[in-house]
Amino acid sequence: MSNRIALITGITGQDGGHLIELLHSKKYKIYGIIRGQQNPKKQLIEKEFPCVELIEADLIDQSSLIRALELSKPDEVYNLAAISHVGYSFKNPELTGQVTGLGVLNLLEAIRLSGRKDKIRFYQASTSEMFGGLNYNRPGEGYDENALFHPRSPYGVAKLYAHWITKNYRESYGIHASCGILFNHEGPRRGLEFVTRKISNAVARIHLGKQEYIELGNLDPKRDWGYAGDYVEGMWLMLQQDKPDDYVLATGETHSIKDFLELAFKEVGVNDWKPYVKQNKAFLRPAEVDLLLGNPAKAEKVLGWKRKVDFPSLVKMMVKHDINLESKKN
Ligand code: NAP
Ligand code: G4F
Repeated sequence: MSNRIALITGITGQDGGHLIELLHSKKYKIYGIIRGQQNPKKQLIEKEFPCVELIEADLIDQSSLIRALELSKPDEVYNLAAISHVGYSFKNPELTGQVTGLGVLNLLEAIRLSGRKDKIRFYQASTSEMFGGLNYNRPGEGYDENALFHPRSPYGVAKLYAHWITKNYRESYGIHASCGILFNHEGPRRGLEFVTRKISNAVARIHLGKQEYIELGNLDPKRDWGYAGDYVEGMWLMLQQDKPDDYVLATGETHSIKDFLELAFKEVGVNDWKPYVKQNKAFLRPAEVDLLLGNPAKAEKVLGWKRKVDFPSLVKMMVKHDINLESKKN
């Protein structure tokens, strides 16, 4: 039985929910940081996950992070907190830099000065957005840990800073800090602002007669989409290694948003999705990441990690979940 203690930032997000389930099954004591003085998600977490102890803190307030570390005395810190929506980051680039970039420095410094830096293992949620969509040194191949970075959004740039400052703290201060370079991962817990969940929810609502059509931006980009439940397993495995390192987690397949639409609408018996989709320029981005395809060979070999849920099963799972959810609402 484990008596390990984990502190999770970003516990109210998609990955936070999956990570709680995984660590709870492994008998961890789990602390999570929650921001804001009236965060509506606090009650949701308390209800769904009574095993979690919440601590008020914010990534841009270092004193609150010092307090969170003092209260929880963690063996493992999972930094999932971020402004994570790429489109939003173009509208709030400075805030994105402060939270998603400098916030990670705040947390690493709090760990370094905690007096427990050699006891804590740290996970940083790095992202395929750091690559930017063209495999510049090896076109046509999947991105691995050695591919060149070329971020295409304020979010991607902030994450690249966070990635390098994490590596820097590993090299400079010997902190057991690992970066998971994760490609898109989705599921029923995904926020409605992201394209997969926006589609699965709209398909469910259209099927139930609650909505007529869905408005989207660019339908051509391709993503390497996996299931979030599989990916938190990889995060945990990274922190169980003797040596900290960086790993790509991906499926090795890529699909367009049109592919996602096709499978999602087929799930409710609609063979032609086009009449139900309208383009809205508001969802276009100043710069787009056209193609993401990852190469998870290192994680498969070193961590023994492998995704379990394939793309059609992921789409089916999300649409089914949203039909169930929407049919319970008025
Ligand atoms: P998410 O659902 O958007 O969750 C983001 C979390 O960050 C939320 O809990 C949010 O809290 C918290 N947060 C935002 N600003 C904060 C601040 N100033 N202080 C403390 N917490 C703050 O993200 P996700 O999909 O679970 O992803 C988890 C992490 O992995 C993120 O860092 C994301 O950038 C990264 N990532 C995600 C993917 C993916 O495909 N999902 C791929 C690669 C990397 P509130 O609920 O209070 O807003
Ligand atoms: O679902 P998205 O917003 O995800 P995006 O931009 O790939 O970012 C996600 O994955 C990253 C990993 O690669 C994470 F780091 C990041 O935190 C986040 O979780 O958009 C996917 C694609 C984009 O090309 C976007 O332009 O879908 C396109 N899209 C088309 N219409 C749309 C829409 N995206 C959104 N969110 N909403 C639309 O209406």
